[in-house]
Amino acid sequence: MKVKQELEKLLGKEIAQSSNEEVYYALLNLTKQLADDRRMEETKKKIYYVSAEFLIGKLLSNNMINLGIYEDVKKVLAESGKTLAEIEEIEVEPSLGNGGLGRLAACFLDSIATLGLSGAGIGLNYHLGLFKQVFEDRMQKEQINPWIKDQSWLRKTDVTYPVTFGKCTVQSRLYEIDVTGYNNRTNKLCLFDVETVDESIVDANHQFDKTDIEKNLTLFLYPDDSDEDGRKLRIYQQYFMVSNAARLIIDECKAKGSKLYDLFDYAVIQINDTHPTMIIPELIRLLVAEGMNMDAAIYVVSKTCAYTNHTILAEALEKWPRHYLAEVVPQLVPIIEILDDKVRRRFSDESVAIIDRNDLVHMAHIDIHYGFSVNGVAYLHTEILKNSELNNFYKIYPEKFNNKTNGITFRRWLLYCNELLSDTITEWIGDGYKKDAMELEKLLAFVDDDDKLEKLLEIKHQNKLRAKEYFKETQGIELNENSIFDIQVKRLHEYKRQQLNVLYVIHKYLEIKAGKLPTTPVTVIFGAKAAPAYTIAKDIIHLILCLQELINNDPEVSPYLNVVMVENYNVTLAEKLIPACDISEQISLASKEASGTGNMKFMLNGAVTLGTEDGANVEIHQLVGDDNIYIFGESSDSVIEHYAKADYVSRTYYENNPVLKEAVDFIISDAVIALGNAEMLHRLYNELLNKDWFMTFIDFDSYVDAKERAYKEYEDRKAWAQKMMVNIAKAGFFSSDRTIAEYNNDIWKIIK
Ligand code: GPK
Repeated sequence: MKVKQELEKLLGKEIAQSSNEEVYYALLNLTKQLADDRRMEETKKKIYYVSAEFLIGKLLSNNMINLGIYEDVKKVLAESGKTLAEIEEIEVEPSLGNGGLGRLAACFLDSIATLGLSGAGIGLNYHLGLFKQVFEDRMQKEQINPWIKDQSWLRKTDVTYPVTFGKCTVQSRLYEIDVTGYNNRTNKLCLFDVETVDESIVDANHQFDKTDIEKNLTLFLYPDDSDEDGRKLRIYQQYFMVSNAARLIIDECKAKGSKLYDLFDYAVIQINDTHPTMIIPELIRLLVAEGMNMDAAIYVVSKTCAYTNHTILAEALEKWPRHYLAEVVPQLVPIIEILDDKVRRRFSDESVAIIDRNDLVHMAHIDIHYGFSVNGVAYLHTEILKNSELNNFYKIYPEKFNNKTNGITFRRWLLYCNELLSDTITEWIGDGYKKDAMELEKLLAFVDDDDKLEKLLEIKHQNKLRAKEYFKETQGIELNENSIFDIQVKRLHEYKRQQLNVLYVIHKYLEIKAGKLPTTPVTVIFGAKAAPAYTIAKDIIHLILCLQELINNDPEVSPYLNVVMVENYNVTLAEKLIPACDISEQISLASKEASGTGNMKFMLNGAVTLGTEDGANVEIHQLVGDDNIYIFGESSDSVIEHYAKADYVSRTYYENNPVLKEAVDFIISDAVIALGNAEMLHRLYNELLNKDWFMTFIDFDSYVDAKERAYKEYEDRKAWAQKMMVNIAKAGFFSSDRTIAEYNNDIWKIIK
């Protein structure tokens, strides 16, 4: 294809004469056409990945890579005096996801298409999605984030269904976004919406009438659930998502010849976390409405649905009061009662019931009893599910439980975000690794090759410069490219322990003030959104922003230590930060991070992990060996034991450890209070001293030791580059192509 001609045909003029915006839309349309050309026939069986979130990121470059025109386009643009980077600035990142679960869904769609599997994602088309984070007075403020433009990747379809709730019926509309596989087929992401949705009901304080379902249904991802109307709105959204999904699936299967008794030969539904759980009773309801008897419908649905668990945090496992469901989706309640009744007849164990004694409906329990597969997302996580969290279920259904260690798409997280590195790897080992990521192991041959090690360091430096320029331009942030980039980017949550990293920063600051100067300067970088109602998480952000102000403006300290919190961390920023990273902070309290996927992205881009034996860190550790990772902290077994015995008392650590005490006390020192909000800082201080539910203090000493060791070893540049090389070489296992191949072999069984 002659990219230049095609583009200029769409533009109606020369590229050089066109604005960046015109070029962007021309590329958007060209890419859409090419994606459409790669549509392939559906196979008999198809995978439907149903998820409340799809954190897909900008799509232009990703699609151009997958369609094989990326290099040509770059060249053609350069000839016309333009760069792809400036064209990409026009694209708005879709606001359809929140964190790791949503990004995983996006990586999975890429790999499903890349492996040539017939599949679709199904979710909602949130108009405002997740909020945009801004910092004001060193605090997080949320702004609405409208992202849908007149022309976008969304394609309106003719598909529409009436969806009935207790109090009203709404008419849905299906929108689609093409999902391109790398040199392979094009699948779809199906996003349902309502035409009555009305962004203008949101006032200046982001308040809106939570009961006006016709107008608010697809406005926000995870609307505030701190009151009853908010929680019900979440149920409205979930039911709207799954009712549409169920109907689309049934229609597609019928069109392919299914008699519905054989639905499982035509469809497999992967339920991503508990948000889509109601698809089980909804499908049963629809099959019964088609004339199937209840037992047959339950049998068919149970052979069609599979469930993925993403957390052991109890508060994240949804439980809805039965009367909420009775109000929002009365048609499902009798079915859920039958499902519960059947469980209660078979098992006397109250803990596996669906509707508990307090009339709470346990969504995960529906998935486990009435799905054929239950998977965790990393080896350790699945073991914890089997042996403790879901042990009562594991005893009943050992055959349902399986592990699928998460993965990431290397198209976005290496080929696109780190071209310097991927081009260099291609030079060294050929481009076979682009299709078979395990070929990265060929890099192990170069761990003693001085020139190649030197080259890795040079690439890292270039990526730091690129990040420096980007954050200077977009956020006015100054990054020192000659410092260690020590990065923790992920959602803000106490279990992820950004507060532990902060305590280290304070400790380092105090050391520098006392005259103990580090050899290599360090920049500790944070990026994180806190859920709007999560008070302590917002207090932690506030503390980081206060420290940033204090430290970066202190001429005694700033040559050695800088703290930076980037605003509105999202996929686009991740693509800039990850390639520039030296130290990847993965410091969750062991047992609490189901997997993590940032850890994989950092490793692939040559960062060394500083982490606990948690989630997929365990597998990273095993792959790279002790010398190429910094592991610290309590084991998950020991943490689980502390919880069981309820014997962790944070104040004891504080009182017995003067270094820790000094750092903790600094949170409410005059220096910090002068810059911040005394109430917030005191609240955080008190929380740590009196509760510290995620045991920050227990790992403080070992964290400081591990971090000091990492900083020290960074100084031996060659030894460090060797660690980088090993990390990149061993990252192949974490390709989502591998994960999806496993899902397909063990759960979906789709034949190409
Ligand atoms: C887990 F339960 C949840 C959730 O509601 N949102 C979310 O992003 C994450 N997750 C886990 O916290 C990560 O450990 C994991 O890698 C990711 O899901 C994907 O499995």
